[in-house]
Amino acid sequence: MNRLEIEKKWQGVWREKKAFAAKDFAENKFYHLVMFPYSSGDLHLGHWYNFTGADVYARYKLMQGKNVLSPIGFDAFGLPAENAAIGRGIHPAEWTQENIAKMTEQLQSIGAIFDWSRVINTSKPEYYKWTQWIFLKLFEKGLAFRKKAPCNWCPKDQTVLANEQVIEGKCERCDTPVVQKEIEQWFFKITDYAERLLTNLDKLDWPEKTILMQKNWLGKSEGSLIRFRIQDLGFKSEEIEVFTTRSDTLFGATYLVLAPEHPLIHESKIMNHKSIKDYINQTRKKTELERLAETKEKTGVFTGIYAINPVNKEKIPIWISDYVLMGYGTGAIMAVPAHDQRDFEFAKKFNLPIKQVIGPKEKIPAKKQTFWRIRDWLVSRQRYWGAPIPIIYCKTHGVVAVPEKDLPVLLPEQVDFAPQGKSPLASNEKFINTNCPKCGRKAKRETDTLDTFVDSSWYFIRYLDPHNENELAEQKKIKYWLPVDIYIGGAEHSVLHLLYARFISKFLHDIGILPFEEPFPKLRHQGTILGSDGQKMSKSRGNVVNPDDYVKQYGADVVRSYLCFMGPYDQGGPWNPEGIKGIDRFFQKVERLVLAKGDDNGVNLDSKIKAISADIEKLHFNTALAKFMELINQTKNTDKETKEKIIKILLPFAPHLAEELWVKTGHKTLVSQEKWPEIKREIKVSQTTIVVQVNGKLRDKIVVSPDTPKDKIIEMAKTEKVKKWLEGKKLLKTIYVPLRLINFVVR
Ligand code: ANZ
Repeated sequence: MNRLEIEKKWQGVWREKKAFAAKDFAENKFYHLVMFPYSSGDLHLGHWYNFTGADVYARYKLMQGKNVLSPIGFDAFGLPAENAAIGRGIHPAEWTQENIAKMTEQLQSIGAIFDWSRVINTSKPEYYKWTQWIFLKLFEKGLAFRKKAPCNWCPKDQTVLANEQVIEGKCERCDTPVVQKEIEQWFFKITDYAERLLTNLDKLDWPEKTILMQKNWLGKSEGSLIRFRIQDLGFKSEEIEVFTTRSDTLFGATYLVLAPEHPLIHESKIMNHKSIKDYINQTRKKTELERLAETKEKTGVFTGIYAINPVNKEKIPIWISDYVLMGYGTGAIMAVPAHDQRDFEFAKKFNLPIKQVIGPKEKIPAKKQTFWRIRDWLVSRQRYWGAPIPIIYCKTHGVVAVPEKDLPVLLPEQVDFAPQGKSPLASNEKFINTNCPKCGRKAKRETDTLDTFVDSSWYFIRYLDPHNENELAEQKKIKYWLPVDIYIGGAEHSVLHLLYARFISKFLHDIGILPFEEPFPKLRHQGTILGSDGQKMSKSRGNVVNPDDYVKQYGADVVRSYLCFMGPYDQGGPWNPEGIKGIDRFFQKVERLVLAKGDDNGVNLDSKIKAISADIEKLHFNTALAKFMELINQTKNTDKETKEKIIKILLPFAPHLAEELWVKTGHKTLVSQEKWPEIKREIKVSQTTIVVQVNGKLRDKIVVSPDTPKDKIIEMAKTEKVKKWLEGKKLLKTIYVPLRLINFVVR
């Protein structure tokens, strides 16, 4: 059989028949979501791995009789499109469109059950209109706000980056060291949701590591605020407040440390000292991560001023050091070198006293306080290829929201892309000049665009109703489909996307759009596929595998199954092309077995089918396939019924081949839409017979599964036979002996 030919054929048939279009409001919904790809222009092996495993599961659910929604779309805004515009002189919209066309073809070659009628593209006005609408709602509630803030600034990309986009002090995209810069920025007040984001984590069926990462990112810290009186008059204020989680170590506090940005320093005459001024200027160049690095040698300056330890009245010096951050706690600490490593290193370096005393907590004059590590989400970007922030600045009315009826604020096509430290949108006069929605006088538009993580924080809602012009999605559809039944995607999104989507969902819940708080109760990550050398794939190592080459050589079914077979889905592993031929040979064996004449009906597949089903349910595709291979190896000659079962088990892994074998064995339907093989013995065990009596006389029997609710069983007991005895009578009582007997007492 020519695999490539059959694959093209079946992909065409599925598309034409709209075989996998999910039906709104049918019974047994199953919202199966995979993280949508960024429109980079190439589907790499990691995508294939993600989508293949996810599709095996989706197809299995479909065959189990679920109404499966498995949508796909494109996260289409973002920097690379704009950099392509600068580097190659192609418009970001055009670059994105070309990439999407190419990726659509690649995605179709997988043979997945994506519902193509629901494709979304976050860079289209019909989508970003609603991203802007969410911004407006947040603004209305005071949760989107502007403030001047020190920001991570990438000098190469000329844009601000969120903390999460700075990896080891460098821009996550271009590896350029990030510097600090103060500018007016838009933020979302995710900190207001910190407590709920934390406590709800306990309800989620998520990988433990991901939950832990979110917990650390939120970073709840419960401690005390302690005030130290300042002895000298060099400071304006008389007290310094510190945040500590170890108030029991107060007796051992031998000095205080202020962050270089601490306002007390800047308001006081100690700023006149050159050494202090120099130290503060040096700090400005450092990122937070550099300041916190444990390996870094401690630096600092003495202020010349002292404070009084409130418990033992000792006079202790006040220092300035960059290991204390202004954005956390109060920006001031009491240093306890005997119990804290950083304080210890600092004390050693500057010869400060180290005192080992721990006292009782109760005696401390302290105020309880909770601090969080998470900061508000910085959402404005001084770049072009994003959703314009729907805000207008008026001389009289200040910051004014664009009225909802004027959405979307369209991204203008003509702009100057060269990075210039402000948004390219500022170069389009027609775009910036507008009128104030309140007074109609001349006003200017905001020129920043939204972080693309805002786009992806709600995309799973849009799939439900991608063409709706009046709302995010119809309420009825939201109530029917959501929350998502399983979400599958990479662990690299553990904090960013997954935290933002949870936050936005909670907000949409609060304004009455979503009837739940958690969008993804069940989450699974696929592992990483490494190069054959066991290393992460990268162009520089030369170990990148292009899935298209293998698809052209062996066909998608083989690549799908090989990816499944490589190792546990949540672990991934190195790509070893040797083994791929084995899968090809295995399929040939299945073909021969199914197409050969056979009559043995003694083959009992039940226990194998049960084990394979259990493995797929747990996303253990490798062991499921291994068991399937065993089964094929043990089977030499089969009758029609067994062949049907074999084709059905083959389907999730090799859907094209399975369809082909299905028609070749005389069927007219699509096997994709057939039911997963039933396990006969299982059904017997899990069904119970209930006796139905009317006035104590046996009138019928019903068979139910033990988990059927009582009401349903009573309803089922009113069979045609039983009804005859109930007609025209008054039902006085229904006696129900759980899973044994029902007696209708009538008169
Ligand atoms: C005295 C002490 C003694 C501390 C000890 C720790 C151990 P978490 O748990 O991460 O919240 N701290 C407070 N504010 C800080 C800031 N702005 N920059 C840097 N460090 C700061 O950490 C709280 C602890 O971190 C606080 O408790 C404080 O040091 C330090 F044996 O106070 B501790």
